[in-house]
Amino acid sequence: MNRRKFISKSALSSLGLAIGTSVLANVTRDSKSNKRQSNNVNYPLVIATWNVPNAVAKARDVILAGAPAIDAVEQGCNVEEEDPSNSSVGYGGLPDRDGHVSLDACIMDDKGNYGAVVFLEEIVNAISVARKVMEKTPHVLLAGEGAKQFAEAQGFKRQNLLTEETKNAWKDWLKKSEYKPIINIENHDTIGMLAMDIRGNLSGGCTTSGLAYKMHGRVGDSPIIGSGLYVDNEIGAATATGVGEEVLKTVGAYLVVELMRQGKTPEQACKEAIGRIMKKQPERRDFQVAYIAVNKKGEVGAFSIHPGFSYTIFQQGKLKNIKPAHWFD
Ligand code: SD4
Repeated sequence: MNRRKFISKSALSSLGLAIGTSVLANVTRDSKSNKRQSNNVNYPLVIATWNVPNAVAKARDVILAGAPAIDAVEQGCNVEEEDPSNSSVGYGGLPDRDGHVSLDACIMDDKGNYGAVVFLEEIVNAISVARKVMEKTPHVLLAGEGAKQFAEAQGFKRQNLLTEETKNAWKDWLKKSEYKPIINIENHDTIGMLAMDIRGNLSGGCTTSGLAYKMHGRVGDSPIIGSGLYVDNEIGAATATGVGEEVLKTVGAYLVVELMRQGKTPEQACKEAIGRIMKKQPERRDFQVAYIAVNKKGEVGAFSIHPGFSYTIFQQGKLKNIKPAHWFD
């Protein structure tokens, strides 16, 4: 071996050693519980749109047990999907203007794999179907009837997603039949969740029944890669909530991650992505969009158009709800 080859080989092996050591140093076992834990102060972490302590607590428990971030995200999102009191997600989600509940969801892991369902009816756990699309099919996105057939073939049970409350709310809405996204009112509660596990790996998920009283067949940003959600395990992850049409037009979540790649903090990146929406229509004040983001160091940030948005976070052993800065006062 000549000298140059030897030097580069030994440099590579010490680099490998350094990476291996840093991963090992980051994950040790708690002496009391013997559970694996991270030694980094910023992670493990879970962050989700809106005030969803139960969902984040579930994801926290999964992640603290040493499971990968993708499991935490899926099981955390399942909590809101199954909760009939959340009228923007899963069972008990508000229907479209014809009275049908249709769900959109996607999931993305640390290896850049992605799976999604759009316009899925009669299945509660849309995010879990999205995960099956990712893991069990050669595709990334299934829609409508095909998505439902696939879900049933995977063992998911069909059920009516409309509750008495949402049926009555829809009947009330029919009296005026006025479609108008209302800022921060019941039609915004989509759960977008990002998690970093004890190994520092990132995953994300987003699940929603979409905008209340939408047109039948309408699909929003939440299940679309790069709009409602994007994860790049080298850089960070971002997810969105609010009027999906505005997020789709600016490819919001991908934009936030790319801005972090350019050196912006998560909050600066979210603010700039909101700015891209607002600069094209500075006079419009009648809709809400919010982004949350995390970078590879486990730093988090968020930004919304209007006040009223909050996110829930588990980090450094604490679960909190935080109101980020916004474009308008
Ligand atoms: C959508 N972005 O379908 C979703 C709605 C939402 O809280 O975020 N609701 O456009």
